[in-house]
Amino acid sequence: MEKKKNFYITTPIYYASGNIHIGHTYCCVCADTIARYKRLAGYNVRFLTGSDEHGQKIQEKAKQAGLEPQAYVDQIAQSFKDIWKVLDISYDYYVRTTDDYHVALVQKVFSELLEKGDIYLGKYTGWYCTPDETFWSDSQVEVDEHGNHFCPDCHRPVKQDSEEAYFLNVKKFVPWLLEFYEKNPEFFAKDKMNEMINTFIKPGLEDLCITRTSFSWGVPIKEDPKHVVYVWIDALLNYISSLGYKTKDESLFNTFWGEDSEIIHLVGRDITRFHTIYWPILLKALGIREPDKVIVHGLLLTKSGVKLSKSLGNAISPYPLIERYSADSLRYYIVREIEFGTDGNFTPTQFIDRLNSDLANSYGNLVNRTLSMLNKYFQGVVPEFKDPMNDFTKKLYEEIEVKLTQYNALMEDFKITEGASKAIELVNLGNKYFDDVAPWTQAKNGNIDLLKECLYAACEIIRIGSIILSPIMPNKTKDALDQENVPEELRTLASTHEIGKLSNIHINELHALFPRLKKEEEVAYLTELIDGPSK
Ligand code: ME8
Repeated sequence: MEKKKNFYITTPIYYASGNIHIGHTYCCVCADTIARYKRLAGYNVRFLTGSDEHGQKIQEKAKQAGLEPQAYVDQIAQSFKDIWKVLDISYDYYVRTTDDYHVALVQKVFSELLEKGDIYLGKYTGWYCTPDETFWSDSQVEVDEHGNHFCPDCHRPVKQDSEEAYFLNVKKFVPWLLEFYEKNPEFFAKDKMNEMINTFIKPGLEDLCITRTSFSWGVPIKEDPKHVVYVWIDALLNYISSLGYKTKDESLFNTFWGEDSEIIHLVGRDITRFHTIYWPILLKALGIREPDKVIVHGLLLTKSGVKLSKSLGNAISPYPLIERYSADSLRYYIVREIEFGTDGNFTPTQFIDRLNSDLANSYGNLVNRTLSMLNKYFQGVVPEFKDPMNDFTKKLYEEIEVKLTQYNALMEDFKITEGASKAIELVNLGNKYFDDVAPWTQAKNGNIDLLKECLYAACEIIRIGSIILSPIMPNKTKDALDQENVPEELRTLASTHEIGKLSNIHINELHALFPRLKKEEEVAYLTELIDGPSK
């Protein structure tokens, strides 16, 4: 298939109803890794994140905080932007559902679909879960032995509600949706597709209630302003409102939602239904193209298997982790340790082991020992590149190419956990080579040519390893490339195939990239951070 030159990746827009926790961090770090990789690979990338700022829950939270809803969400949106800055999330645009252009689009879309008959006025009776802002039908809610009703998703109590409301005529599009799935088996993961079909579509999809009258913090519709559009239709439209869809300047929309764009939505499995059922239907109703893929990632759970979540109050803040271990260490852990696509736990032992094995002992160690030896034996100058004299060095360069090919294929396929693993395997080729050649012995025995060959090769591995790890750890890899004093033109993905251009570079002053962590001490610290002080 011909590769498209534009690439559009989005995260969910998070509810502006509390502080960011490590779960949101997870999604943004994964999306950022993909966006950075695509930029490195030469695509024209747009990376979108933002906040979902309407709804009853937010209105209530603002009241509790003694603030107007707008002032409340302003504060929260700022706190989201702050954490993304600390974590180096390289989004190109931050969308807020209270932004004027967004509100205007929601109103326009509503009017257009009302006129077409795809939206109609009806009456909604159902079970409402306020924390999740979702209505559930009788067949969907959980009922306990006392007849109490609970949300099937978050298991909290739901209340019965009935009100006049507008609906999106979803039923009409079901045959189309099934055909779309069949024609686009790559649209989202097969197991999730089966789950959507069996759980939601086959039992009979209800039309989607899209307005409320019992609260006001939403987008008022022009035709009937006591109704506000809230949550899903409002939120989903962020992906195109922020591209200027239906405004005077649609150039971004034409580029990133045009046929020459690969469109990827990254979402947690909790919101699969909205992105794989309602969103395609809404786009179909509007007559515009569908995204290429919805990548559904797993959730971070507590030890007892419960989702970490703002509203459940069990969330871990990323700040203490970043302060103690660096943003890049947290980023690396997230991408490498938690298998992309499946649920995971944040476990102190795994966290420290991963940082020590891959970052301190492998990557950091290779940088440190190679550059220290350059200082010791060659006054900090990279030796002249020569065609390798030894077969084991020739083999090393061949193995680098193999790993690079594997890494690129995995990253192109959004398999970032395996991509990260390949990148560290490449770095480990360097460590193994170093141990096999034992340059310190070669120096002692006066084998200067082999010493040069070995240190030159290690410099290449540091350079190439740093480039391919840069989407995951933008800061530490820049630091390594700066210490080695690698020129800008040799920091590109294309340049990873160009061996031999580092001759005679004067390296810069050295410092350790990653400290080796004392396991017991750090595990105790993290355990207390997560569980609170032991009694
Ligand atoms: O659902 N582990 O917002 P939200 C991993 N506003 N990821 C997690 C997580 C966890 N424990 N908890 C949250 C909403 N996430 C809507 C989205 S989009 C048009 C509207 C991540 O604040 C994950 O990506 O509840 C999940 O899908 C998203 O945050 C939900 O964020």
